[in-house]
Amino acid sequence: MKTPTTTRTVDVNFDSLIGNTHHYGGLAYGNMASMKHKHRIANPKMAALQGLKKMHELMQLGIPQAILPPHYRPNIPFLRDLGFSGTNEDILRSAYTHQIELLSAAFSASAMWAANAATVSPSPDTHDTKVHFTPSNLISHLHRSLEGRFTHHLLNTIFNDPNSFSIHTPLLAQSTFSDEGAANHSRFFSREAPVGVHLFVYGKSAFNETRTSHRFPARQTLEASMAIARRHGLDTNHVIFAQQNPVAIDLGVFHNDVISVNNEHVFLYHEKSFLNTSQVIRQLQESLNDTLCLIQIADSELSLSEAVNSYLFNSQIVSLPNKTMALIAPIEARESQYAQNIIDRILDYDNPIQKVVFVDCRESMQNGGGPACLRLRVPLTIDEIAKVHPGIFLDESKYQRLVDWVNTHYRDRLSIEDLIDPNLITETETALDALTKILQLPGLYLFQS
Ligand code: SUG
Repeated sequence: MKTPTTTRTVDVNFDSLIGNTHHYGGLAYGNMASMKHKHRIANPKMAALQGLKKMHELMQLGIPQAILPPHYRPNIPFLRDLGFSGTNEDILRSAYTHQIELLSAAFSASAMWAANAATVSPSPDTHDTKVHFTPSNLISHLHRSLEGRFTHHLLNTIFNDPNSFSIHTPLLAQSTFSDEGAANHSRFFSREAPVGVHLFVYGKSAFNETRTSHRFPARQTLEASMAIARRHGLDTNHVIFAQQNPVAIDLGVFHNDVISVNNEHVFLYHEKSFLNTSQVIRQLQESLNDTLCLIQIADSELSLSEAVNSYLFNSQIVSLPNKTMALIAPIEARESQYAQNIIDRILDYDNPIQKVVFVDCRESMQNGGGPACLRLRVPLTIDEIAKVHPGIFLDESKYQRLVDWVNTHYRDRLSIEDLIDPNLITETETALDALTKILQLPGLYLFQS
């Protein structure tokens, strides 16, 4: 059993480095941006540089920033398992001809959206005072269901101290337990109430009859959220389960982080986020002894559709060293007059958010992933930070090395037809081999053994 010297945590943002096979597969039904950009030409180099620039901006604000390396793609064993055979080139060609969706899934760089990688419970909130991680099974979409196994391996490699970290396996890959990770989970706390209050947001339930979406699928189940709260040993008095508004899902709100965002005791949310928003707010208020700072956005100020277009709620809210907070917003929010008006109001109004930083992650946004999707928040104590694999923390020199690495190894144009080019496999392996040297993670990938 570890003996913590302090239970105060700081949020370390783990952003995924965007993989070199980033493309627009149109694979995520119910995600408007993914559907709209299907088979457009992508720019993986720009995508990765945009992601790195966002990490750099946060680092410059004084926020600890870490990197999750990309998953190896294409996933050839997945294609072989589906009956494609021969050389790698044969397999890619044959998948292209027979079912292009399978080829695209095998190449998807969707692990870039780290908010879906896992659900994290920090040590002050868990029964054994360890940090608990459940990698998401992401079974609602084929391409995403291929992520969980490597995420599990990655988390075990990075958080490799069983006295401090407990890495669970993903939940059973069955529709009852459909789990999309931290994108549907928010942890609230305040100085007056330092133990976290956990809001788990689900879209449907396997066992309870609930109102559900009609047009687009709900992704997270209540049963998955409940299992995670149990596994992580959270105090049931500090856990709230709330249902997403099915109307919002049908308008493209596929994860809760598309319609609300919190940091500490500050909650920015749309009035139509939940099936019963006022009840959720009341429960949160009670659990946090009325210390919540609520920023409710009315439908008349920003409709659900405009919330999806602007991705305002997919901003990150971060705590700055001077004890104020900053909103890290996508540039698309600046391009929407409605969202911009709200940001102006937030900055004027009495709350801890005193600064806005706009970030350009357009390549990811066109697949439905804004600033908050690109990061996994991991609250850690100083002692726990010292136990994390040191090679993954970003500093100025690592940033420069990673920018050079992307410029050396990534293409600036990738179409769906380009996926049959076997050179892409060699490029991936050369790039990932070099990356594991930069991040000091030798042998991370199977192809290296
Ligand atoms: O699961 N898009 C992702 C976007 C995930 C955003 N994450 C959060 N909201 N936290 C998804 O819908 C599109 C892939 C493609 O079409 O090529 C995609 O998977």
